[in-house]
Amino acid sequence: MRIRSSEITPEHVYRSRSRRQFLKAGMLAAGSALLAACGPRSTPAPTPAAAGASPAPGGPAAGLTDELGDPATPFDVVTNYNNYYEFTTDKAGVAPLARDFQTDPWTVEVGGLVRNPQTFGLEDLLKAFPTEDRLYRLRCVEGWSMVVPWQGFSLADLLQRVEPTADARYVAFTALFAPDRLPGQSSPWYDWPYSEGLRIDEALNPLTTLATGVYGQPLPPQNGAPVRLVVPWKYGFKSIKAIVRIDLVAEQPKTLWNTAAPQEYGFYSNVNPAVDHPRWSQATERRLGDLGRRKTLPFNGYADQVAGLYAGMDLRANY
Ligand SMILES: Nc1nc2c(c(=O)[nH]1)N[C@H]1C(S)=C(S)[C@@H](COP(=O)(O)O)O[C@H]1N2
Ligand SMILES: [Mo]
Repeated sequence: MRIRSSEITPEHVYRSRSRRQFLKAGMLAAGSALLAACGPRSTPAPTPAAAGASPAPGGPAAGLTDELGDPATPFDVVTNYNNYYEFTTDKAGVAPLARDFQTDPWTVEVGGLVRNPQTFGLEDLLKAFPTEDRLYRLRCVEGWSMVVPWQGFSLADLLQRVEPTADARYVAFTALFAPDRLPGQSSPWYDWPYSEGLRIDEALNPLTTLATGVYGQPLPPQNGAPVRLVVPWKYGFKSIKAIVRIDLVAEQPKTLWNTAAPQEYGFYSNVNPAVDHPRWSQATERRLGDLGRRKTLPFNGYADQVAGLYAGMDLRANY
């Protein structure tokens, strides 16, 4: 069996395994991709949600299309094909492993270079920041993508509330560290907990979202419950799940992927079809559910809203 380059996936695999195991993993990945996209439904049907947002389980997402005319990826795919290394590197295996993950109670501490540090319980977040429907493309660095109907609010609203000081230049995000509940955190390959970062102007862009729901219901554990970041113009790994800390900082923060493989995953990680990953092209992507590949758009199709953030920067050097 020949492995199509479209199915070459987990970033971690080549680092730790022999070539034979790599090929085997590739075939497994190919199998689970098919299963997620076309296979029988393996989870209970979602509860009815707000009108319009409720999907026909397993079917097309009731007429929901993004501003490019692309249909929303079906609920079953969004919630059964996941990257979440705290559980497993097997995308189809995350949902079953995460099913009983407890996310209540949950707090998010927001601090660092701010005048008004605050700890929010999840209920506080939901009360303070009304959520809205946000249908965004998510483009994974591995070369697949989907269109996800999130519910969330702009991170900028939260940051304004804590009053960043003038020397706050970056925002650092930290996910939950709980090896007893997150089996993947026994992997020595990664610098746990999962961490990410943005420049403060990126963090303040209205597209940058804290999501608490998907398809009109609370985020399921596999999608990053109870609160995760969504940065639609950057590769998916920037969209950190299960956030427990947000810190305003002066220096560019370290991030899990940049620490693991700096030559492959830069701090910026803007979707850029002109800059290939060292091990594969980024020119095209496979939209989950499609057979062929499509061209990847600069900034994942959000250039008109974010390209200005990078005026004068060399986007090859700042990958
Ligand atoms: N905490 C945490 N956040 C994470 C990841 C992860 O492994 N752990 N994977 C990232 C990657 S690589 C992608 S593509 C997206 C996938 O989000 P989804 O499963 O909701 O589609 O989550 C990102 N956020
Ligand atoms: Mo990803």
